[in-house]
Amino acid sequence: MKLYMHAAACSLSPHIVCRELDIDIELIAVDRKTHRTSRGEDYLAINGNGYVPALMLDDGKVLTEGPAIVQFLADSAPDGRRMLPEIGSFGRNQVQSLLNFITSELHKPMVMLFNADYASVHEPMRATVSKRLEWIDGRLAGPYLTGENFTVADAYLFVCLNWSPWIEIDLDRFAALSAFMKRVAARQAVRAALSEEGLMAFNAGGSFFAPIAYIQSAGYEGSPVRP
Ligand SMILES: N[C@@H](CCC(=O)N[C@@H](CS)C(=O)NCC(=O)O)C(=O)O
Repeated sequence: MKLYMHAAACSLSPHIVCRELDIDIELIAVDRKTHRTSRGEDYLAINGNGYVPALMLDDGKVLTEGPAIVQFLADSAPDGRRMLPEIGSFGRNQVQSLLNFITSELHKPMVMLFNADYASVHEPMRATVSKRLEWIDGRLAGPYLTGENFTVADAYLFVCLNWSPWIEIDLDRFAALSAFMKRVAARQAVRAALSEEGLMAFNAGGSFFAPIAYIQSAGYEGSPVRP
């Protein structure tokens, strides 16, 4: 299977799921501006919306939308039940509820906070995102969102929270989420995915990751460290 991606973008979430579940995947980078893939394909012919991620199966079928992709991946893997409970269980509905929360209440507004076209509404948008973060911070009881198991929702949350420093969201205000970031960043499979995407840790605690060029252009001081 092929995973169309940008380094550190939301496509890192299905990438982490693949590494966690030992799913063989070929990463194909997409140029944000030209929509050409690293293999020279026209990405718009693969996903007409132009955004990542997209998963291409070995038979050529394409699945888009991160939350659908991670569920497909977990359902395809022999060991997938530890990241997504079985169909018909309430636990599965809980993970789906979290995926939906993350995609609509965090992912989309956070992506818009990167976009200067929306600058006039960034302030209220940042306040709304902070309110949602406060809610999720207060409900993180176990090491992970639903308890002991690292699920597909945890991988997705980690990826979105990793953008916080770039969009002026101070995650230090949220103790449980800050601890969550460190916990997830310490997982071997997560480190493998970060390293494969060429991401470096740039904060003292080593829990936020970005491409080195991005770190340098933002003027961060210190020595970025490969996970
Ligand atoms: N609804 C989509 C949104 C995906 C999305 O926002 N992707 C961003 C990266 S995080 C992207 O590729 N943006 C570039 C673009 O829109 O052209 C999903 O959940 O998969």
